[in-house]
Amino acid sequence: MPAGEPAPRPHYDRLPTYHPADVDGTAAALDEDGFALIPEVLTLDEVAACRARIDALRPLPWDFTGPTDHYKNVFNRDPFWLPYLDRPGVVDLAEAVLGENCHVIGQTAWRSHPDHRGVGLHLDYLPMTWPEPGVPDGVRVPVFLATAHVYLSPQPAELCPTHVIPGSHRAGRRPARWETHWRGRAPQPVLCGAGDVLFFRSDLWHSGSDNRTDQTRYLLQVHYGRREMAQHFAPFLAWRFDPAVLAACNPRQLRLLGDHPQGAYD
Ligand SMILES: O=C(O)CCC(=O)C(=O)O
Repeated sequence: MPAGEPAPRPHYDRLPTYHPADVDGTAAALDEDGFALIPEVLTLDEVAACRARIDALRPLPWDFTGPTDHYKNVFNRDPFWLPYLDRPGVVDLAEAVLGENCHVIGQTAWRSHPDHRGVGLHLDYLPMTWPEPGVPDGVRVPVFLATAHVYLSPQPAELCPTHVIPGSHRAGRRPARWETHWRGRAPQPVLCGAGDVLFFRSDLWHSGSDNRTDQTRYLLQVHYGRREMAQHFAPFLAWRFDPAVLAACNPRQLRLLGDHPQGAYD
């Protein structure tokens, strides 16, 4: 490369996408790839409104701020956030793979500033460990927990996109500290638009990445779990639902927050 010329931009394949109404398609992608990318779930007006609301948040003792601001369970601070718990296409997929009585275990708003450094390759929760070479052909491990990343910024390669290794939920183990690939596959950036949603299972190998721009990346995470998986509502023993938030919920949102019909153990 002649001196002074910028390095060529690396080429990344785009990930397949699915229409929000195609729940069979997104559920099949979750089985096969461990994730589904769903474009245009939010309008750009909704994206702008969410970003403004995140800018107005003030940290509670269990939040953290710095290069990355991380505000937990924002649904309990303002009914504004409730419609992002039961977004059509996303909640339908959650119910399809986690059961009709699934619930929300967390909802976190992020701002990743220009000095943000992404978390390395990891998985969030491994429901079952398998010996090498991983989950045997023909065996289907159910999804226990899953996360929806609602991107509130466009995601070019430079603005700290999430990376995923397609199929790595079948590794049946966590990545070792030194591992950067699985079965020869490198983590692939999730390049997409603001308003798009990445829905992924908890055992998928994924990572954050560094912010290499002078902009802030905005993200809303909604974590869903089977009814039997614990909700992670800080400050835990001192948790109280805001009555104004509960009063504003529709029946599906109430169930997602834990208002279940009576079952075993209740
Ligand atoms: O910044 C990101 O997109 C990655 C977030 C992540 O890996 C996680 O919350 O587990």
